[in-house]
Amino acid sequence: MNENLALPGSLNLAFVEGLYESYLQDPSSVPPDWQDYFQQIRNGDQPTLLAPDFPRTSIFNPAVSLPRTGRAVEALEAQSANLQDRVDQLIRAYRICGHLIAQIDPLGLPRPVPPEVDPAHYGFTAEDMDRLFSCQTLHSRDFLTLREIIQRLRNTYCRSIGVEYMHIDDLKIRGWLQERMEGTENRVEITRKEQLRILTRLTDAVTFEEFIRKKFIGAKSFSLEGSESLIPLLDLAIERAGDQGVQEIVLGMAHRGRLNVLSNILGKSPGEIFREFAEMDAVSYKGSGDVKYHKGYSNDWRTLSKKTVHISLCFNPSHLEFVNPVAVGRLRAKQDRVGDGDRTKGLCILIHGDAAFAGQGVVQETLNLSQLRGYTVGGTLHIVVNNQIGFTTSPSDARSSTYATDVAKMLPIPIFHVNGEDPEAVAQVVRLALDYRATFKRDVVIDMYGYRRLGHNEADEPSFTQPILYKAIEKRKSVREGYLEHLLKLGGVNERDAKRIQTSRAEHFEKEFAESKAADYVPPTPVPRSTWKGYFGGPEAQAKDFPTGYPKDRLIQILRTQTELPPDFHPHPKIEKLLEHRRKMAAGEQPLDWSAAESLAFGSLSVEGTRIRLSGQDVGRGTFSHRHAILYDYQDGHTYVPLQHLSPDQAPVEIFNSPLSEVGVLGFEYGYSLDRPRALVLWEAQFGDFTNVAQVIIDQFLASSEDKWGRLSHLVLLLPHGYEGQGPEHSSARLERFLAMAAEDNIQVVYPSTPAQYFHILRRQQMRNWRKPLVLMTPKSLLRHPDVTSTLEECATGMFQRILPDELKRQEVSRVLLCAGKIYYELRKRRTQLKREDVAIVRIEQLYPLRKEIIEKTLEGYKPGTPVFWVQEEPENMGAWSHMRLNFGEKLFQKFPFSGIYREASASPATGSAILHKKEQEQILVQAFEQGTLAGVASAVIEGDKRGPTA
Ligand SMILES: Cc1ncc(C[n+]2csc(CCOP(=O)(O)OP(=O)(O)O)c2C)c(N)n1
Repeated sequence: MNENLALPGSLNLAFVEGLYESYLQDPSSVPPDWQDYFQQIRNGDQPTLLAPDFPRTSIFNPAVSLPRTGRAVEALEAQSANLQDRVDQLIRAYRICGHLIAQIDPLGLPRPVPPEVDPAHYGFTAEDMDRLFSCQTLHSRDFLTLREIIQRLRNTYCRSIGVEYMHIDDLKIRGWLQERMEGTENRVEITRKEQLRILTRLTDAVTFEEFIRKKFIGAKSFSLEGSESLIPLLDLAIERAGDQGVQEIVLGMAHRGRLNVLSNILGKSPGEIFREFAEMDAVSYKGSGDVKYHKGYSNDWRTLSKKTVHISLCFNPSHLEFVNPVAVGRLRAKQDRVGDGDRTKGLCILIHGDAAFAGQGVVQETLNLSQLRGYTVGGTLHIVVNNQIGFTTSPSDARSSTYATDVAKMLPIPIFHVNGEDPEAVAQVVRLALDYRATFKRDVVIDMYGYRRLGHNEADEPSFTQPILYKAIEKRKSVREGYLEHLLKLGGVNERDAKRIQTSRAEHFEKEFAESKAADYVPPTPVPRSTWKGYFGGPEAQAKDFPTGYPKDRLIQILRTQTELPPDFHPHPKIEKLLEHRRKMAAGEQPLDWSAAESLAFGSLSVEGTRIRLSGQDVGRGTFSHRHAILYDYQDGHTYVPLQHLSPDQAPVEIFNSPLSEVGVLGFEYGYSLDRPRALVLWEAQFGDFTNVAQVIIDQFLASSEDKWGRLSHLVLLLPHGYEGQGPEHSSARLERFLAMAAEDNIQVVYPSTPAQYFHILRRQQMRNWRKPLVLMTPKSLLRHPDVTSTLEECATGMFQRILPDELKRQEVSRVLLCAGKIYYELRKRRTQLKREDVAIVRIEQLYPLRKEIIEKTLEGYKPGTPVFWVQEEPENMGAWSHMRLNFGEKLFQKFPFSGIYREASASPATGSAILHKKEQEQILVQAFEQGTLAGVASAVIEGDKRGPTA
C-alpha cells in the first residue's frame, strides 16, 4: 500500500473518496460535517495529499482530523469496511474461480458460471460500480472503482488464460504468480519480430499437416490440426529454457502431432518422414521395428540467443502416458551425468492428451515423483494438448473432474488453461510457466485448449459420434488464419510477409518430398551420443564371460569400512549385531550371507567407478530387514550410508526408498538406465508379484525396446520369489512371464542360489559391455538360511556360473534333478536325509539366455536314459517348466527322458493355507526322489486339494 495514503484509525480512504465523489455530484448527499470538510478542501483551506501519479483527486490529509459525528461516522466506517471486505472477497473469488469463465475454449462450449464472480453475489449494485476501493491486494497502487477492479480481474483471469493456483499453500508462490499476472493483466508484450516468428511456426505446423494429408491420402498421421499452437508453444518454451541455461531437454509425447513435432521441433528431415510414410526403407527395419509415430529422435536446437539445447524425443509405445516416468528418469540420469545437482541444466517436457492425462494412473505416479529427493528433476513442463475428445469419447464420459488436469492439483503448482487460438496468450503462459519452474523448481502445467479437426486418425469419421461438435469444427478457420487476421488488423504484418512465409514452407516440403523419392536418397542418421560408445546389444554370444572376482583384501576392506561408523553415530542395538557379523565375515570367522555379498558387489563396483542406484519400496532397510544399507541413528534419527564412505574417489552409491508405486518408479529407473550405461541401476520390488503393477514398463519397454527402437537398457530387477507358505500374493515374481517374453536374447533371467553367485552376476552385469536388462529372482527365507552362504574366496575369484553342477559320481546316478533357486536347498536336505547318493541335483542359475551347450556338457557322463526332471515349486502353468519343456522337449539332448515335477496347474500362484503349502511342498520332494516317476506330479496332487482363500 502507498504509505502516503495510509489512513489514521480505522477510517477507510476509499470510503472517504467515495464520499467525496458523492459530494462533488451532490453536496447535500453527504452528512453536514463532511460537507464542511470537503468545502474546506475545495477552498484550499485543507491541504490535500496527492500521490504524484494518482489519477483521481485524492483528498485525504491524514494530518488533519476528520469530521466525526459519533455514531453516524462509526456506522459509515463500518459500512465502508464492509464494502471493502466484499470487494476483497470478489477479488479472491476471481483468483479462485475466474478460470471457470475464462475464454479458454475455442469452441466456446457452454460452461456454468459460478455465482461468486458476479458482483451482485456480494450485494453490489450498479450504483457501486463507480465507487472507489482500495486495491492493495490487486498489485495496483491505485484506488480503483469497482468497475475498474472487475475489469482488471476479468482481463487477468477470464480472457484467453484461466489459471488455477489458489490451491498452492505457499503464500510466496501465490504472491509471485499474482504479481506476474495481475501486474500485466496476464498479457505479454510481443514485438513484431516475435509475432512473425509465431506466425511462421504456425505456418510450419499447418503446412506440414496439409502436405502429409495431400501426399499420403488416408495414411495415419494423428494430425495436430485444431491444436497447431503446440508448435509455437514448444518453440517459445525451448527458446525460453535455453535463455534460462537449460542445455538438455527430454521430450515425452504420444501420437498426436508427433510427426509434426519431429519435423518442426526436432528437425527430423521431412524427407525421412515421407520415406517412412511410403515405407521405402522397410527392409532396413531392425528387429520388428515400430510404426513411424512411435519413434524417438534427438537433435540440437540453436536458440536466437545462440545457445545450444540438445533435445531428445523419447520413443514411445502406444500405451499412453507410460513414457512419462521414463522421460523423467532419462533427464535425471542426464543431470546426474553432468553433476547438475541444482537441476537447472535440464528440462523435461511431457506432452499429454486430455483424455489420457485424466485417465491414466501413471500420470499421478509421475507427478508424485516430482519433488522426491531420489527422483526430482527440478520440475517438468506438462503440456496437455486438449482437443476435448479422446478417440470417440467426450469429456463427460472421460472424467469426473472439471478439467482434464485436475489430478495435477495434488501438487502445489499452477495450472494454466489457455485458448490455443490465441497464440499470444499461449506465449504469455509459456513465459510464466517456465519462469515459475526456473524459480521454484517444480512441475507446471499448460492445458492448451483446441479441438481435433479430423477423426482420431485420418481414416476415422468423427461425426458418427460427435455430429454437432464436428459441424461446429468444420466451420472454424485454422489458428494460423485467425492469427494472421489479427496481425493484419494490427498492421504489424502484411499479406506479403505472410504469403512469403507460407510459400517458403510449402516449397521446402515439396523439395524434401521430391528428394526423398530419389533412389539414392540416404536418410541422415543422427550420430549416437558418446555416452553409449563401446556398449552393445544383440546376441549374448557376442558378450564374453570373464572373471568378475575382486581382490580378497579389498573385499575385506569394504566389509570392515562398512562397520566403522562415525563416533557420533548411535546405531540401533540390533544393528550392532549386524556390524559384529560383518566384522567376523571380514576376519574370515563367518561366511558371507546374501546381504553382505550384495554390499560387496555394490561397494567394489563403486570403488571401481560405477555409480550404484538402487530404488524401490523400503530398499534402504530391505523388506526382509536384511539390507540395512541406510542406518538410522538411534538417538536422533539421522542417517548414515556406510557404502557411501568406502573411499574418497568412489562413485556415488544412491539408495532411495521409493514411493509406493511400481509402474512409475520402474519406468523412471528404466529411463535412468537408458542414459547411464555406466551406472548399475537396480529396482527392487517389495515382493516379486508386485511387478505386475509395472507390467506395461516390462512389456512395452524393458523386454522389447531393443527390438522396436534399438534402445538398450541394463536395468536390474530384484524380485523376491519363493514358495514359503505366505499365500498367493507373496510367493511368486511370475518367473514364467519373464521367460515367456524372452526371445532374441532380449533379457537375462537369473535365479541365483548363493551369495557369491549374486555377487558375480551383479558385477558381470556392469563389467560386460553387453547391455541387457537383468531379471533376478531373489530370496526371502534364504536370506537367513544357514546353508546359503559363500566364502570371501568365492567372491574374490571366478565368475558367475550359469549352471552349478553336482559333484556326485555320474556313473552312479539314477536320476538327475534340474532346478533353480530355493528348492535346491530343500532337495539337497532331503537327499541327505534319504542318503540318496544316486540322485544328482543340478542348478540352472541362468534361465535365459539358456546356453544349451553348457547344460549338455554338464550332463555328459550321466548314463544315457537316466531320467531328468525339472523340479520347481511353482504350479505346472507357472515357473520355468514350460520354458524348459519348450527348449528341451520330452527328451533332453536325445538322451535323457525329460519330465517335470511341480504343483498342479493353478489359477493363483499359491495356496493361502500354510498347512496345505507344506503338504504340497512335501509332495514335490516325495516325487523328486521317487524312482521311475516320469509323468509329473499329477499323482502327487493332494486329494481334494482345496486352495485357501486368496483375498
Ligand atoms: C493405455 C492406452 N489405452 C488405450 C489406448 C487407445 N487409444 C489411443 S489414442 C486414444 C484416445 C486418446 O485421447 P487423448 O488422450 O485425449 O489424446 P488425443 O488422441 O485426443 O490427442 C485411445 C483411447 C492407448 N493408446 N493407450
